[in-house]
Amino acid sequence: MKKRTALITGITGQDGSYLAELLFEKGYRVFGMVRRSSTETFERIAHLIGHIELVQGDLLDQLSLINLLRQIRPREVYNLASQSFVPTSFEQPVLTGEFTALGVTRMLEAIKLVDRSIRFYQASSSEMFGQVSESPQNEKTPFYPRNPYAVAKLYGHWITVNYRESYGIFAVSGILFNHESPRRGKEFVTRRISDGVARIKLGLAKKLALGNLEAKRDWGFAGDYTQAMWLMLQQKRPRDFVIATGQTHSVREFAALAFKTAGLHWRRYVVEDRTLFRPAEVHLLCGDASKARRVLGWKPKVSFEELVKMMVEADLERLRHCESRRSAAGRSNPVSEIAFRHPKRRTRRALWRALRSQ
Ligand code: NAP
Ligand code: F7E
Repeated sequence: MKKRTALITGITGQDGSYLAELLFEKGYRVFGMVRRSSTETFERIAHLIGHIELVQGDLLDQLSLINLLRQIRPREVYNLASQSFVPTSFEQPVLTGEFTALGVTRMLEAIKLVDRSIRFYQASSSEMFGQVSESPQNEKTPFYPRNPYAVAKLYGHWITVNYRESYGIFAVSGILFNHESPRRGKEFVTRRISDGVARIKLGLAKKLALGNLEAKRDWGFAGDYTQAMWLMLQQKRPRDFVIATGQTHSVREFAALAFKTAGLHWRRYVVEDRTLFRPAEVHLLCGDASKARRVLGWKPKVSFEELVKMMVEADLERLRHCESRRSAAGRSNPVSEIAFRHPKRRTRRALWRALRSQ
């Protein structure tokens, strides 16, 4: 039997790596679209190299998308690529709109042109609910985006609905609430906390600076959420779904539990940094995924407590490993000795002296 073929945009990101694993395990031929870069960003998918195929393309470039679809002929396209960090969207709103909003139209246009039977998944976001008018939020809750990222995602959501209704394309929008993992980017608050806790525990840092501790989010595990993406494309008819745990916690609660996991008390280490506050905040998100539960048979497997523990333990393990490699290198290398044992004396002159004496 011919293998099912899928194309994932954003394969180098957190979700892309989990989804690629899932599809590979299901026997798919998996193509991952990567954009040209002078350095490789394949850290999250290093273990999959050889099992998946990487192809070059960019959501900013219409022709590259058309050519990719012609070349690969996928049955399913998962559009996960975007500029996904909210603070950056305030600083680069135009670029965010290009990737995160218009990029979706470019991919849908490519599908319309090349093969309308391709099934399309759009990575929409709970950020679209923004200033919420009801809680919990479901598929019928009105949207009120509060930042350029969310505004761009809302465009992506509606253009997906529009191509479904206008051209009969099997295009669905997954409205996913925050989902995290040890592979989460370090700029997002959960990973910032787990990494900060691990650094403090190992004596590599003294404090952890955070922004708004009162913001509340519905946090789940990324591995559970990519399962829902796949399920959405296996349905008889295309429909949009909210994916969430239904539980909400504040940043303060996440931090308190993360420090506790490492045997520390958060109050001794967390400091407030006003520069990390946003021009407009999304104060509360809590999802109602009962439609997904009913129609897809989906429910989250990893609890909030398990997620926090998983992330802190992974960062502890990673940093311990880095430290032991550093000290092993330091023993045989006088330059590293100076750099790591005497960080204040890490001057050029000291390093050159060490090199010359070798
Ligand atoms: P992520 O870790 O930030 O990954 C984003 C991916 O997009 C990276 O692979 C990045 O590639 C790629 N990308 C960015 N611009 C691109 C372009 N112009 N052309 C091609 N690729 C480009 O995001 P994530 O957490 O995995 O999230 C996946 C998707 O779900 C995103 O669209 C995000 O907005 C959305 N979402 C995420 C969450 C969440 O809680 N994680 C919730 C709801 C929705 P490089 O490696 O080259 O930078
Ligand atoms: O912030 C507060 C911050 O950056 C969560 C993206 O995946 O999920 C993510 O967007 C909350 C906010 O995620 C810090 O003000 C406090 O209220 O982890 P975050 P996000 O903005 O919710 C949605 C669903 C997406 O779609 C996005 O792509 O935490 N917060 N202190 C902080 N946030 C950060 N980043 N850093 C802090 O120090």
